Amino acid sequence: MESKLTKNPSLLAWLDEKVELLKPSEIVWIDGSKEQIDALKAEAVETGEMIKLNEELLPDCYLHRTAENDVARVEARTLICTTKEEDAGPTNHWMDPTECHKMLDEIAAGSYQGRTMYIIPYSMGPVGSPLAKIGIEVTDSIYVVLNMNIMTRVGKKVLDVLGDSDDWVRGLHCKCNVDPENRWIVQFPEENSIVSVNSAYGGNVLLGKKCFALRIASYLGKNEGWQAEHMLILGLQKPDGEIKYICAAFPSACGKTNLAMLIPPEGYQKKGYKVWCVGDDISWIRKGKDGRLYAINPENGFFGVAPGTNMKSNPNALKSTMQGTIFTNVCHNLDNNTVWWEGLDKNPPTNAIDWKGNPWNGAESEEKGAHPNSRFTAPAVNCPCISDQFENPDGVPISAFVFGGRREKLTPLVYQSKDWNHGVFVGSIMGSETTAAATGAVGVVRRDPMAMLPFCGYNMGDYWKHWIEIGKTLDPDKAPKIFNVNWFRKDDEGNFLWPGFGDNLRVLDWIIDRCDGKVDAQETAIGYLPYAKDINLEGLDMTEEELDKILDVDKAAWEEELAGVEELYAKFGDKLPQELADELAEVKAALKD
Ligand code: SAT
Ligand code: MN
Repeated sequence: MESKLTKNPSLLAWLDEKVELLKPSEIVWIDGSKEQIDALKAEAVETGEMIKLNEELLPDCYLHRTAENDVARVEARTLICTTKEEDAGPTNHWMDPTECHKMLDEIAAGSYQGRTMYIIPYSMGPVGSPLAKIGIEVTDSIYVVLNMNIMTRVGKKVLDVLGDSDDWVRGLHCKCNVDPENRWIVQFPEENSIVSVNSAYGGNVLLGKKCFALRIASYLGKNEGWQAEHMLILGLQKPDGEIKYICAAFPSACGKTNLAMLIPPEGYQKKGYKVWCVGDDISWIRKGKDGRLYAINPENGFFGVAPGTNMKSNPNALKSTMQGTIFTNVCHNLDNNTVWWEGLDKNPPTNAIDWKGNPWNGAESEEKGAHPNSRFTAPAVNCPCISDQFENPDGVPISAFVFGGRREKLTPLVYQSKDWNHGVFVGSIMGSETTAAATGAVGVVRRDPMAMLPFCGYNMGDYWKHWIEIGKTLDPDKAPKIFNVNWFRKDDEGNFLWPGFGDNLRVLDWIIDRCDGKVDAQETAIGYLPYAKDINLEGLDMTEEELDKILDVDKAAWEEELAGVEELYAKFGDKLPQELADELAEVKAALKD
C-alpha cells in the first residue's frame, strides 16, 4: 500500500484522476530520503536503465542512454495551450486546451500498466524561499526521479511547506513507448499544468526545468510582477572583495555553463579576481525592498552539455561531475568503466561503447562516441566555485543583464544599451546560430529574443511589454545596466577572433566598470562600445588593432540585420510594444547618419 505523504486536498484529488487514467501497478511517493534514492539507483542498475560507473574514479555516478530518436528538445512538438491562440503568440505552437487534453488523455490512458507511478514533490528555489515555487511531477521513469533529485529540491519537506495550498504546478510525464510521432511537450499556463508524453530526454521530461521554471514561470511572472529568464547568474569578485552579480542570457549550448563557472586569466587571479557561480541556466528575478532587482537560481544542479567540457574550457564543471552525477548519451570507456566525450581530452578510448550502445574504437571510428547534445546532471554543491549565496532565499542583487548569441559576423564583442528600453530592444533582436540542443538544422541564424524563443510561455509581444513595464518601476540608478556580448566572431578563414572561455572575464570587467561609471565608451548607432584601450589585453597574444576588428559597427550589415528584426516584429501586429518600434526606428535612423 502506498503511504501518502500529504493530506493536501487539491493534490490528492489530482492524483486520483491520474491513477484512474494511467492505471499504474504501483505508486511510490518520493520522500527524498537517501535510503529511497539509493534503492531506486540500485533498481535502475538492475534493470539496465542505468550503468553504475567506476566507484573509485567516479563515486555514485551513472550512465544512461536515451532512445536514438530522443536526444534533444523537440520545439515543433512543444505546445502552449491557452484559451485564446493569440495569448500563445506567433512564436509558439498552439492547440486548443480542450482538444489537446483529449489527445493527450488518449495517448496516456493506461500507459502506466505494469509500471510504477512515482510522485515527486519538488521546490524550484530554496525550500520555503519567498521567491520559490512548488511543483509535483508524476512520472513512470526512475531516470526522471533521479535527475529531478539532482536538479531540484525534492521530498517530504516540500509538501510540508505546501500544506493545503493549491498553488503548485501540476506535471505529468508518461514515457509511453517513446514514439516520436506521438511525442508532445505541453504547457497549459492558465491551468498551471504540464503534460509530457513519449519522451525520456532531459529538457522534455525534467518538468521543473524548461517547462516549469521558464514556460509556466514566465507566465506567472507576468501576472505577478516578476520575471523568469533563461539566464545564468554569476558573482564577479573584484580585488577589493566586493562582489557584483550579473545575469546573462544565451541560447542553449552557447556557453552559459562555461561563463557561469569561469576561471579568471592568471593575471586577474593574481590581482584577486574571482567568479562565483549562482546558476548556469535559469533566473527568477524580483524587485527587492531596496528597489534593486534580485535573482535566485530555481535549480539545484547543472544539466550541462558534455562535449567540449574539459580541464581547460571548464575545470569547475568537470569537477562538478566527479561524483553523484548522471551522464546521458556519452561514450562508455570499458577499460576503466568511466565516461568520455568529444573534447574531453585527446585520448579517446579504444575499447568503448558509443552513445547508441554500439562497440566503439576512438582510434578508428569516424562516428562520434558521444552525442553532440549529451549531458551531465551534476549537483550544484559539487561545484568548486558555487556561490555562498546559492541558498540565499532572497537572491542576489543584479548589476547587469547581458544578452548574447553565437554570431560569426556582425555583432561586436560587447556593447551597452543606451537605457532600459533600448536594452529591451537589444535583447529582443538577439539572433544566434542554432546548436544541437534542439532537433533541426545546426548553424543557421535564427532570431532568439532574450534566448527565450523556445521557452516563453505566452505571447512574446506581451513578454516584451512586461520587460518595459518592469523598467518603469525601477529607479534608473538602481536598474541593472543592459549589455550584449558575442564571443564567437570569426575571420573569413573560420578562425575565432576572440579566445573566449576564461578571457571573457576581460569583458565582464569592462561591463562592471561601466556599471560603476568608471570607464568611458564610444557612442555608436547600436549603443556604447568600448574603446579598445579599455579592454585589458595583458597576457593575451592580441593587439589593440586586432581587438578593434571585433569592436566594429558595419552599418550596411546592420541594416540588413534589422530587416530581419522587422520581419520578426511584424509577426506581432499590435502586440508589438510601441517602445520597441520606436527603438528600432531610432537605431535605423542612426545607422543612416
Ligand atoms: O534539455 S534542456 O532543454 O534542459 C537543455 C537546453 O536545451 O538548454
Ligand atoms: Mn538552457
